[in-house]
Amino acid sequence: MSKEMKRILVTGACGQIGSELTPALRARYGNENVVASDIAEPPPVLREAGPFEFVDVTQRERIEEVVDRYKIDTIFHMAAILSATGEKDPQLAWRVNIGGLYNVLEVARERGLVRVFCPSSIAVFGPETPKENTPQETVLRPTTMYGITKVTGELLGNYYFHRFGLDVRGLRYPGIISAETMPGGGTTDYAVEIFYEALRHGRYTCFVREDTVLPMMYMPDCIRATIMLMEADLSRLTYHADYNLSGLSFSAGELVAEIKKHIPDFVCEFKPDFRQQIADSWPRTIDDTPAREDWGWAPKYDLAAMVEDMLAKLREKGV
Ligand code: AKB
Repeated sequence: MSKEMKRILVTGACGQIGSELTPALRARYGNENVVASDIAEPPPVLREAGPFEFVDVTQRERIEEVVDRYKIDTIFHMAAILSATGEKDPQLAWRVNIGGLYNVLEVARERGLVRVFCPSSIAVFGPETPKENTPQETVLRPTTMYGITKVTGELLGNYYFHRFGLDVRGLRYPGIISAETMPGGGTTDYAVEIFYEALRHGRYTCFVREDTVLPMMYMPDCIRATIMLMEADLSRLTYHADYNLSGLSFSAGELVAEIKKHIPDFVCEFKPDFRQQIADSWPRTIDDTPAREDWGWAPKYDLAAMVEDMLAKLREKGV
């Protein structure tokens, strides 16, 4: 049996995933039991619904203070530098992604925390990895600093589990598409930006080629997968910090065609920049058999359902 999670800290709570994961955890575990933290000023909804603390994950004492003050037993460590920003500033990516993770793992180890969630990414794969149905066990030789930090993070997480008995879990997230908070500095950001630009201006200049296919996932599936893995019984897990996770895969051109079904005059141009090379180093489709078999994972959104829901949510927000 897994130990129960009762008092949760979310790092990077103002980020794309954190800003939707935090309310979902608060709805499940109680507002006062989920402490949101970030270096950024939080939106009112995050600060008003429950506790918020400024935490820079590169400052270990600050993590210790907050963990002790709130008697935290579980950390969802969502603070990270993504792939495109990581290529512009590899040193920053290492400091935040590895320094921050090491601090979180050490604080958790020292205090005997119940569980830690550390997101990984499809960025752990590289040009030599099979691109279709990328298996769980395969070549991990990424060519980006972000990918290198994610492989290191998986290895560290698994090491802390086997060496210290710390229950570290993680998912190799595909590109996440969501209507609440914009992603910042990722290669898959075009799949979010395109919706805002289609609604605001009817035009978008996409920074990857039309035929670029990448694994993606709609936010409701991402939140569900994260909570499912963290609530799964430990005895069922055959992996720990490194589960493959699949939602849907489509080309940038297919996404444009689907958006055009709702906004017929939408025009998209394709002008690949430095992010094309990153995209080309990643898989097109992912085999997530262990996640399905071990803890019952199955995504709910396909391309049509995701596009319809994204446009409805953004229109509701007045975009
Ligand atoms: C990125 O594009 O950097 C992220 C990711 C796939 O991890 N969205």
